[in-house]
Amino acid sequence: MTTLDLRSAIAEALERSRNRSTLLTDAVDDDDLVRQHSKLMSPLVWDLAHIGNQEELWLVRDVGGRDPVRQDIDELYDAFQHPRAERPALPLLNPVEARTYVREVRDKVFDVLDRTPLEGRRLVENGFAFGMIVQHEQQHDETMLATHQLRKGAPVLHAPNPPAAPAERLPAEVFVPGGPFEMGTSLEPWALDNERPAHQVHVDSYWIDTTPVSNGQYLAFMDAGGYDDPRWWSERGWAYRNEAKLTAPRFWQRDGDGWLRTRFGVVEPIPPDEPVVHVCYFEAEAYAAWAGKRLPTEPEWEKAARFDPETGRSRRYPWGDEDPTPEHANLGQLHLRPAPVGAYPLGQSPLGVRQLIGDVWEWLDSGFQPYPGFKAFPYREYSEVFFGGDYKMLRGGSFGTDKAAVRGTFRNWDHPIRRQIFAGFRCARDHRRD
Ligand code: AVJ
Ligand code: FE
Repeated sequence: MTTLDLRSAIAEALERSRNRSTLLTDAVDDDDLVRQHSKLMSPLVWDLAHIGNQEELWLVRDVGGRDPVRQDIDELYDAFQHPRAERPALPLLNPVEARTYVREVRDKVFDVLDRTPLEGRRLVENGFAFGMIVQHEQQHDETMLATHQLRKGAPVLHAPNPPAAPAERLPAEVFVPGGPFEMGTSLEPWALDNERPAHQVHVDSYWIDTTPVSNGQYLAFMDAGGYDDPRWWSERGWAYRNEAKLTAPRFWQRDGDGWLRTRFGVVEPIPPDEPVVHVCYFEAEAYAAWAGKRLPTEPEWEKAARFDPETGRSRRYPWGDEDPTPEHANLGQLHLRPAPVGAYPLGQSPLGVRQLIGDVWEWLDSGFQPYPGFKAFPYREYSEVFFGGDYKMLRGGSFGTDKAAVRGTFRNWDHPIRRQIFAGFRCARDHRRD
């Protein structure tokens, strides 16, 4: 890529993320912007100004060496200073001030982008700091989409349905041969610190589901009494099931003998062929045990997503090294729901595993640990402070994730009880010769 191409790719990614933030915050009135829709989430107006503040800190002040735009508000928008539940009580910028602030910061950033050589300092090499800020905004855009899902009231977001699955019979599982593969990356220019460095990992042979678990499959678990049978639940999972009185995925409600769900303000029947979403790790774990399987580990997920058995190489994405297009995966909030299981044949891995990227984040049976040789960059608070905490890994992104914020190596994590995120799962099992 020439510097000119890199600068225009950065400009385009910055515009795409801002268009998304604007759409998500302009869709509701001021009252809905400043209110807290759930204790789990920030007011949308906090996310907006926090996006601007991170951009100011890294791109205006650090990369650009410019004077602060609003140094007085740094503390308000520091996620570590105030837990989400406290944020509505802070003296936040109001909607007009927040919009003005992010615009002012962005104007300066375009000037910084024009004038900064994208080399020399590691922070700007290949446009890294800009890529990091694009990903940060897109991550908050997905968080804001989750806030929209929690919001009560008439629907304000609309999008066309994702493509149907082609009419074909897919094998339920795919065999992945044991042996080493390269996990993580040292080359991907905008990869975040926790994805680095590339390293060899050995994985024993295993089977992995061709597609994420569907609502129909999940309903079979529910109909078999899965929520009431401690045999399928881990000890912690069962305790949480009791404490939270779990009976179905979040946003589902009883309707006679069946179920309905609310999605972005619309009540609808449960689509049996769609990947199940809004389940916590413990529900995923219980389903897998009931099905006689288990959740994949993080190396198993990444090997299924990246390993090319022909060459032994690890790809950037299941389909190859090209950036995602709407033919490969359901990403970028183009559709506000996952596509039916089996969709996106062009996005499948060399071994035939589908929908690893997009649709729903997938819960994995791994905690958040650094790769060997990990170095925090550019700040400890992105990843390092979370290592070893009470988290489970999530991979692959959802329909709410932008293509800039997910790839074969991208690592996400959350507490195992979380259900408001766009997370589902697929199962795996050991390969035993018997
Ligand atoms: C990587 C998605 C867990 O949203 O908490 C946003 C990303 N870090 N601002 C989160 C993040 C700082 C983070 N996750
Ligand atoms: Fe943030």
